[in-house]
Amino acid sequence: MGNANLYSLLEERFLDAGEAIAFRPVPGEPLSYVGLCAQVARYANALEAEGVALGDRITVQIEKSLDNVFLYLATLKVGAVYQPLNTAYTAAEVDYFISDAKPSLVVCDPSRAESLSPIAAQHGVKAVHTMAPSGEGSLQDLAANQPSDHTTAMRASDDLAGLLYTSGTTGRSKGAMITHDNLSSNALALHRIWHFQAGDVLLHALPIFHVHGLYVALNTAFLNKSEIIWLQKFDANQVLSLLPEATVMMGVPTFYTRLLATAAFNAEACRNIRLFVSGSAPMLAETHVEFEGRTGQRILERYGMTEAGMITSNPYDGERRAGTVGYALPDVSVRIAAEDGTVLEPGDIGVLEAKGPNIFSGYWQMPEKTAEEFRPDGYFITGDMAQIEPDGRVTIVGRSKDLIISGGFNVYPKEVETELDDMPGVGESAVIGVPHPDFGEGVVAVITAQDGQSPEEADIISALSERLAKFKVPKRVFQHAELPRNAMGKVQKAELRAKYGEIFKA
Ligand code: MCA
Ligand code: AMP
Repeated sequence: MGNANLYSLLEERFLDAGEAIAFRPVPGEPLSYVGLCAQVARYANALEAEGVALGDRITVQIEKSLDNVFLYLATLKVGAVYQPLNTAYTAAEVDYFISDAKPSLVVCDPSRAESLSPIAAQHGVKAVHTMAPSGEGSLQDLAANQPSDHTTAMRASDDLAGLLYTSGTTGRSKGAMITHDNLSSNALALHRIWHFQAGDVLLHALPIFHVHGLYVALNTAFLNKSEIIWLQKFDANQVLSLLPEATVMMGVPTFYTRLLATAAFNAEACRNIRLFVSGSAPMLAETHVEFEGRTGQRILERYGMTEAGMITSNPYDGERRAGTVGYALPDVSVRIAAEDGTVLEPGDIGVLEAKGPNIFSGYWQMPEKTAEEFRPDGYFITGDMAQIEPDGRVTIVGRSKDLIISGGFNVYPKEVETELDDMPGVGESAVIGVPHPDFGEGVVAVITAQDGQSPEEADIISALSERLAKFKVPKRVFQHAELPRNAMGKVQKAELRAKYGEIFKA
């Protein structure tokens, strides 16, 4: 039996690519695929020297860098489980992830070591390392002194490769257990259906702590032995200047609306691009139209989820229809069902369910939650409301889960409401998402005062920023005498969304 370790599949391609450029960081020196292999092997040896064993979790909260990539690949290589965290998360948020994942190693930026070390110690983590060239606990230093060869650990297809937390609608975040087969099947399918080809150059401006930038973008480019233009973050002007050197770009809708807001963005700037991909949040049909008008290119929109990787994609060759997310990936099945699980007919609106090699194996140490999210015949309940045409084309029409997606980052209102309700002076709260010209949806809170107090909006925002990642913090807070409720006592969020629907309009 072969080795199902994703790294073993990637390594074959890397060795084949040889001296070809893997990464071209801007700014920075290019790195070849041979060089990448050597760095990954050094990191793998460093992890093993630290006692990391098969199946151990490695929690990582570091800024985007090539060393971050080496660590991701080395984690796969040694058969451990990669747990990336958004760099915007506060120490209070990270505390929960560490307590739940129980990693054997935490890797963070030096600036976070002081706040994370006591948290890690409290949860019995053996070691905290920093992603720094030198200094106490430097992982880079440890790796630099390791040999550049390493034998990839044997893994079965259902062994875990990643543990990615996704906020729950109720209670705490859940760790989605992602297997080697989930990742390799999805990457191979995308590589094929998006027609990756020799000479492709990927412009990479996404963060790499989520599925989009980490798995979708990197794994497909790796399979293709592509050169990757590596940007620290998305900056519209920088992307604009580098677009002529790339053939493929992937982004969230905010990337594309920001490019459209740049006067110099036109067909000439995109002359060498053969594929723009959008996902992680719905792209407005008008953005698709404006983009095509300006560049002559149609963005290919696809749809996915942390728990499922990519589920559907508009066709590469066929019609890329604005407002739809295309067809199920090869080997993936989708259907529409009612709340009670009754499978509905083409054209009916209901919850989208999906099944296939891309679907995660469950929530970390939450068998009941896992059971709730799957049908008995193995379909995963996505929580997205959709419609499927007779030919299989899927349109996402809404969400049954109470979720806001801001600039491609998910915000669960419940989590923000819990923090608000705990604040002195706040009676109760309702958190909603309303149209935002830059982030797609903007987070807004409505609160009632407690005991005649009248907390200031700025104070609430600043207090929340101490506890929650910046992208979750409401951009506006409004005070009401009471929250609108229906006869059952349920807060009428639709009414609040209608009332505040225009506040971010330019
Ligand atoms: C930054 N801020 C945000 C966001 N990002 N607020 C709301 N939503 C956001 N997404 C805050 C900053 O902290 C700052 O606050 C203020 O907004 C303005 O920051 P700005 O400089 O404009 O932001 P930026 O640094 O340019 O970031 C915007 C961004 C970034 C480039 C759109 O959010 C981004 O890279 N998003 C990509 C998310 C992503 O990769 N998602 C994939 C999930 P202040 O001024 O107060 O300090 S994977 C997934 O969903 C599935 C699997 C899928 O289908 O792909
Ligand atoms: P995440 O939990 O970060 O993986 O976010 C997954 C969610 O993002 C999905 O359940 C959808 O609600 C949303 N999503 C991703 N891609 C699209 C898309 N192209 N159109 C609409 N929603 C999307």
